[in-house]
Amino acid sequence: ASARRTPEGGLIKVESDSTKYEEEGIRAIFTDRGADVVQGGDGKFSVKKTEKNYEFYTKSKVGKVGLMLVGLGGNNGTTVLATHLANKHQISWRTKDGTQEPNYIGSVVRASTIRLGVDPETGKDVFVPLSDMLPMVHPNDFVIGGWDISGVSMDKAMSRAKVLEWDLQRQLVPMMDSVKPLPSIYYPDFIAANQADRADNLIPGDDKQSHLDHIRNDIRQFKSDNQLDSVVVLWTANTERYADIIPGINDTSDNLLKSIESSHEEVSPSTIFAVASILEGVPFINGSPQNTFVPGCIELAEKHKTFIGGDDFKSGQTKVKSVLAEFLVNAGIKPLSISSYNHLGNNDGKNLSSQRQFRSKEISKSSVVDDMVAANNVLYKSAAELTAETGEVTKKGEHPDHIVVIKHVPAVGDSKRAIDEYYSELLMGGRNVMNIFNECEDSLLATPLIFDLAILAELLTRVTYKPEGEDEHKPLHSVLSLLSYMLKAPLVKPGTDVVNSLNRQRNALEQFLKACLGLEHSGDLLLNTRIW
Ligand code: NAI
Ligand code: DG6
Repeated sequence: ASARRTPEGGLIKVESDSTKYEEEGIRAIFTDRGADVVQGGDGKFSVKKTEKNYEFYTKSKVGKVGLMLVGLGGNNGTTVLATHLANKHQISWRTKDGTQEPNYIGSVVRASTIRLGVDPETGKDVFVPLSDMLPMVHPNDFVIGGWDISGVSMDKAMSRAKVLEWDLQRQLVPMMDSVKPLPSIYYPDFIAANQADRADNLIPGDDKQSHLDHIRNDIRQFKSDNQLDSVVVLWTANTERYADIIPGINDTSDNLLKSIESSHEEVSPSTIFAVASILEGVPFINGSPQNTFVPGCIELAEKHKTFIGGDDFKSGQTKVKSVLAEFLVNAGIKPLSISSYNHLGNNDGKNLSSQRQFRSKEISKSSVVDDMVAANNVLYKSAAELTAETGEVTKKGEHPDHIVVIKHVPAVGDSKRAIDEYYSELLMGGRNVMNIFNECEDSLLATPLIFDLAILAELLTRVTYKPEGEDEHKPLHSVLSLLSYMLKAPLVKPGTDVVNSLNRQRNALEQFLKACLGLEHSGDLLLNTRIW
């Protein structure tokens, strides 16, 4: 988890004819194996094995990477900058428990491992840090900047956030007091009215086209001032209300661009940032729950072959929920209701105490068990079954009751409390109640996710693929669903299904990194342990 560096030239070397280490990148052949399943009229499933070969190419040169945060002066933004500086300069600090060293705990990239295979001599599994799978930027090497509607300097903003220990803050002040967020866009209707007193660092005027041009220029300027090879832009600003999807306004890329030109009221600040990033050819990640990626914005990213990812960091309660709900449903136990309560005292909680912003969060927190429930038609009746049973046309299948409550309690600050009750049906009509109480600094969970999202998004810009039989390499699809592990309501390629299962999301990431090295996924069959 510390600032350990990969040895020169990478830690892993795949010895295979189908994996080539070239001067500028890694070229690997990967066979994607699957199954096509068709259910016939007699109800029987016909399964055909499928195989398709792909060539993946990963450019090795990471270069100098910029990370621009929208909401730099918030709890997450200040914690990201402070964590980066503390690690980079190896600043330790005193606490009542002793001396604390900086680290990247909570980062999947920097603090988790992947099972690479088995040592043939000992038969033991061999694990490597995820960060060593492919060339990735080290978070110490990011150049960090960004925007905030609050013009407070970063040392004061860190103190306002009340996340980090005083002895660490004290040492970071000289590195942060000269950093001030860039002025940003403020459309009061999109965030809670209680945020108005923060808004003192604004790009002048209310012309949305000139705001878009201004942000585009900021990205270019940041890149050239810091001599960067690439930039990732990430929204960690306040949760906005949902934007209405209006035909002719934000439904297509052309309409969205026209609506920006005419300063239409339904274009949100986050969509302006997304469009600016797309037009500048840099990845944009949305760490908040609102529908920044209106259909026209997704289409624009597809047209420009640039990358977008979202929505809403998945830091605590939702992560646990996706694991627990899957465990219950896969164990053949039937959750009947999931009731989730949160209270927190930071500025995020204050903004979410307003109904329209809460609604955005409620939506992103509520979808997380849908696919697990839909996957088990033994426990939960489908819409068709319910319709047949009741005679009334039902569009939705059976689903556990699911409620989400969020309350602002200033006294607890950034230390969020999340309480969840899982009420389930057991054998022979029995009932089971499980309660979880989770308490921790919200921003210390979100900050490592921000690093992960930026590191992986940058990596994915360097990967191209070529299906067998085609001549040209292409970039991945614009919607980076491989980032789903870190996001509550994952945005996926239009027309494809969302996977909420945390285990499946991690497997997808792990398998993808292996595929780029031409490696098959080493599953859990462990055949050698099952046979003579
Ligand atoms: P925060 O309220 O401390 O920080 C947000 C910052 O954004 C503030 O400094 C505010 O002045 C700024 N801001 C608002 N509108 C802006 C705009 N148009 N342009 C630039 N800056 C703007 O909130 P925090 O705790 O840092 O969270 C940030 C976002 O991440 C929130 O939307 C929150 O819901 C989301 N999130 C946070 C998680 C966590 O664990 N901390 C987890 C999941 C999501
Ligand atoms: C209250 O729920 C505040 C929110 O911003 C959450 O802290 C955040 O969305 C994290 O949610 P979760 O469900 O991943 O813990």
